[in-house]
Amino acid sequence: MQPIDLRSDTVTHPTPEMREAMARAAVGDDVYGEDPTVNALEALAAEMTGKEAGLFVPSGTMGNLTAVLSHCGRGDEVILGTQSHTFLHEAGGISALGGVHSCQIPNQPDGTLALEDIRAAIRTEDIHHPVSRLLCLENTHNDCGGVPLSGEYTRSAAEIAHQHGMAVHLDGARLFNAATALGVSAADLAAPVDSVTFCLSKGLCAPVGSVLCGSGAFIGRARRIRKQLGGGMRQAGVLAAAGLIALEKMTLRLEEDHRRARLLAEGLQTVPGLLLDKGMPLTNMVYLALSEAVPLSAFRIADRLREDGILVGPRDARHFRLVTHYWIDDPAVEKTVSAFRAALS
Ligand code: TLP
Repeated sequence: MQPIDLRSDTVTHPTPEMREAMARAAVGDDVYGEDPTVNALEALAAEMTGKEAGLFVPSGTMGNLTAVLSHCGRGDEVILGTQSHTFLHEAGGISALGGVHSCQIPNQPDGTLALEDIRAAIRTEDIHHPVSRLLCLENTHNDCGGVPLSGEYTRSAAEIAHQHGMAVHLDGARLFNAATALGVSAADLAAPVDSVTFCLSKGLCAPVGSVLCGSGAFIGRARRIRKQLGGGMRQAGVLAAAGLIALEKMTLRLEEDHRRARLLAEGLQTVPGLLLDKGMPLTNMVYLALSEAVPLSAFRIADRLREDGILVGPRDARHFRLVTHYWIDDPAVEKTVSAFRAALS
């Protein structure tokens, strides 16, 4: 029996339709620009994000890294959030591999960076300072609870950056979740920024890949950086075929995952000892805290749930993150609530 895997939406397997399309995919050498399926995916991704061009990359991490290195030179500075994925979870790649300096400012609980904090972080012209080159935002914001950032906020933040000659990159790993939650298009949310990445391999169920989108000139630079990073792929159409289905079909069903996240949160908040850590979910993430009365650690509880075939992600000894996705149905939600109740009783 497959476990109920709520650790992340990265655990999603490709759908049967994706596997069939992968087997049938027309392929070519993508480093020569000759893979028709990759080319179709990049064109569709660009169209759906409202940008001129797209670049298929193996992961969200490589998409963000490629973007930062395409915008910044060594010693340039990127302004990003203390809770951002690029700062916390990408192994310091922007500084290790690009020599890019980071200026971290606090994320607000709604995932945004306060506009006055952005203004204050932009360097003045002074030979002692690095050059403020790039502002990075994240939508949905993972560590702030999977919250969506509005297009209006993104426009205000981008305006400040642009006024100072800076570019703006959006880590939109779950951009289509944000668009679904806000009832707008992904292109609306990405309109104010210069570049955006989104992941095919999370809630959209493709096995591998993300797409970086931006202007034609920017993607031209990014294509060279991807090659430097070893991310130039050959017959990648096999992967892009799943990505096309991800974009055409899976983007249309994300509200189901959001509904189940709310259902899960509603159920779990009735379990004595469990608290909703970041409020009622707005997309597909449920963050939980253990109340002081619970003597067990989150790790111990996760071990107990594993015995029932339920996988959850402890963040530390007192907190969990649970993520809904295509392979989590209503009975799985009910079973998870009952298993938490039993583990905590
Ligand atoms: N996030 C993963 C972990 O790395 C934490 C997860 O389980 O949520 N941006 C954001 C906002 C992300 O959440 C992730 C993955 C990435 C970028 C990186 O994507 P991949 O894993 O494809 O490199």
